[in-house]
Amino acid sequence: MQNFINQLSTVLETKYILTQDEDKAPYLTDWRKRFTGKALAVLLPGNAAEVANIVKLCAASQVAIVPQGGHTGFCGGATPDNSGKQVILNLKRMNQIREIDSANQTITLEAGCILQAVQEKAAVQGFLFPLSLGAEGSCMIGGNLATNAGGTNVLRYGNARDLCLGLEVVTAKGEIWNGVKGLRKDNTGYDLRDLFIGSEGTLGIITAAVMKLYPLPISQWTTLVACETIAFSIALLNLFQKRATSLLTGFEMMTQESLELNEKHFPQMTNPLQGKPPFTVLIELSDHESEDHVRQLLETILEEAFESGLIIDAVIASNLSQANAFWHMREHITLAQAEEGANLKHDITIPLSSLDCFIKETDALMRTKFPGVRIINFGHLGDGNLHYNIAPPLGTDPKIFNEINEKPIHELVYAQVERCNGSISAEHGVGQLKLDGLRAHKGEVAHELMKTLKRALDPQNILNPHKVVSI
Ligand code: FAD
Ligand code: 2HG
Ligand code: ZN
Repeated sequence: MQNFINQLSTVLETKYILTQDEDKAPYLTDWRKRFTGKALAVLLPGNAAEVANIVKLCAASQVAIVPQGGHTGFCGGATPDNSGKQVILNLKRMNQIREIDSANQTITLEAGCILQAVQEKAAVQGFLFPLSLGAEGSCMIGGNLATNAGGTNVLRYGNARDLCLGLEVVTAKGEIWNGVKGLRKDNTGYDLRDLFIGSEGTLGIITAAVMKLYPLPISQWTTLVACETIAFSIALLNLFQKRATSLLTGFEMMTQESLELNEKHFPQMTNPLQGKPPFTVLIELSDHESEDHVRQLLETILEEAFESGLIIDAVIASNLSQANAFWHMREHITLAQAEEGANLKHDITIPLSSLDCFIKETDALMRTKFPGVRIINFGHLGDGNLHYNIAPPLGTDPKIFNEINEKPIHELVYAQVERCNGSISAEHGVGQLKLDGLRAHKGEVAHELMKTLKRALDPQNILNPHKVVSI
């Protein structure tokens, strides 16, 4: 393999070829510390031509490549296997914003741009870049597109796929596909862009993208409301959709058990709502008109919700810092779970019409079959997307509990998801974590079609093998 490393140094400066253990270590374990692998080398290319040359060399030597952005993904997609024969290709040096086109309302940027930096750059020019998620300080646009990330603005602006107009991709042969076009219509045959989005580095390496921008809203109002049942929370969503239509930009749900865990680890994060409501809903309205318009609309809808018994309490954030505190409370649940120790994640979508039934039935089954487990259920209710996470019973060793129960717990949840015609991955992807789950739940025809695509685009199986589908 020394020969291969020597060849790499003909296409990439040696300082960007990391082979020492201490240099590679930061790239080998995912954010959750759920997966750790080994790598022959970590490569840090600076442009698409370098990526293409690396891929050509890897193809000639049959070396598998694991593309990597911020390594914040939840499914182990960016972590290499344990063979020590794969290379990690981290895109972080490719972090240039190439252009903001105000007339076209687009931003063209490289894959290694940090999401938060893109939001900030867009805001300076008076634009909103709406993709927003808890990992935005470290995840990268290439990773967001490769996982088709969701987050908290999907119900108004869509997920990463909906925000993308064009891509530049290095193929498994080491060719550069230039699809860097900011077009809102393009029906020239198969949609290659959509094929690469959500493919988690298994079909090509995304090196640049053209993304949509929107006008920055000038007023935003955030409120927390208390609901006694999930059915009332869904009816409340429908009421907001009807009355506020496109002004509704956030609708998140947190159960009492999720918020208790938050308070345990972050005592400053107390729920301002009275009592301990079973369901706390965070709602955000955004507008391009005056503050008064959206504030009045919010108050009118909340009054209607009180009168019809959908909500039992509400607190409207009186300033930006209180609104941020509401959002922090929501986003800290993931961090509280990480503090608490290993847990089992289920990132699922259910049609809203079946969600009430799903939660009631699955909660009951879970508590009967796995007594004492803590159901940390929260998520993007506006999208029907639950993070139906399971923490081991208090006082049990999470490692031992998960080893014994991981498979049956996943199977219980996924069987319920299938019964409700939902999906076992709403926004986090598949990676290596859900490889078996996808095989079991995607459906045979769909799974075979995915394998056919993988074989066609990566016949040597060198791009992130054994992630998403195994061929
Ligand atoms: P990585 O983790 O580095 O990679 C993810 C996958 O994409 C891997 O398979 C990798 O091989 C592939 N990949 C990376 N870059 C490229 C590229 N340039 N070309 C081809 N393939 C590539 N996700 C959500 O959807 N919604 C949320 O609300 C959300 N909240 C989160 C909150 C926290 C605190 C954390 C830690 C994570 C959260 N995530 C969320 C998950 C994660 O942040 C997203 O999946 C994100 O899109 C991953 O980006 P990344 O740059 O870290 O990708
Ligand atoms: C969120 O919505 C993220 O906060 C993380 O997708 C979900 O921790 C999780 O399971
Ligand atoms: Zn989420």
